[in-house]
Amino acid sequence: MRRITMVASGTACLASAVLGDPVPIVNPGFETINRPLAGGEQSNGAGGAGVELGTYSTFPFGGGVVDWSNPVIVPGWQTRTVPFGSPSQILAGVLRPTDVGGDPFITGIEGDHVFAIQAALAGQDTGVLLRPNTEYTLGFLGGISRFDSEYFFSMSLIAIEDGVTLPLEGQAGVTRLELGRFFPPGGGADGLMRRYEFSWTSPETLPAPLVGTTVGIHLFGSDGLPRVLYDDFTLTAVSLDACPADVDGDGELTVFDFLAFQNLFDAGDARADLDGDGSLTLFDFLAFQDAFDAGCP
Ligand SMILES: [Ca+2]
Ligand SMILES: [Ca+2]
Ligand SMILES: [Ca+2]
Repeated sequence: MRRITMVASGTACLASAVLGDPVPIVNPGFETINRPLAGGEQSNGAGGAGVELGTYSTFPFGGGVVDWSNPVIVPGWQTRTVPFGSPSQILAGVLRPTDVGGDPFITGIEGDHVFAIQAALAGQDTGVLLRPNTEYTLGFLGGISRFDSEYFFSMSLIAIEDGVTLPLEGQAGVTRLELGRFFPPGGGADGLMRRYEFSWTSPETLPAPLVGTTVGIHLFGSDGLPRVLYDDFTLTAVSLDACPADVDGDGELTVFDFLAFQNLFDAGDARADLDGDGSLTLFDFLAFQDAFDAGCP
């Protein structure tokens, strides 16, 4: 996460990288599923107090008994029960809507799988350092199954301190940066996945508790079965710094900016992550040089 990796080849995309790149999300569309859990295994394999992740066959549509005989692991995402919830009521997992009894359960997903969640929390730590003066935009497909009583989505952009194993609100070391709540038109329960997004801009100087944190996503499931559905997450970070090469902030580009940049780089400071990929590499030096050559407005 804070590793400094030197990359020796390739110089593509540096100009746009200074303006901001997608923040990588593991398994953003829930298309990757791993082995079934062994009998009696309670964790989703992602660490911490995980809950089972079911396949479509474990979600009874229109009533029935939950069958955990075929749970899967969804790489990149971690889950747990809500603090006030009962473990026996947790449902979080992957659906294949085309297999749900021929019912017009949900439409408009990307790929085969969609994430369904109820009475549980789910989250992901991108491992990308939070940067100052940067606009983060989180987008997703959200839908509510037909004939349902649920009517909104709720999720957060979060900052995660080093060493936190569960990237979820309510955990020590996890700070909510922005809450996104969305109310689909017409009450929502129409079985149609729609695109939503919201943004948050970090301050020019990060407050102490946020320095060294990484950016993450937190989801809250509904109280229904399996009613709130998510797919295809995207997260972008766009630097609002008009002159990123003026590292010492004196309004001019001098050799002192190079020295200041090198100091930030050596200290593992997120401000040196000029290409915004979450790690400090040779590409950040190249991005600095690019920005330096481009000059200040
Ligand atoms: Ca998908
Ligand atoms: Ca300067
Ligand atoms: Ca970088």
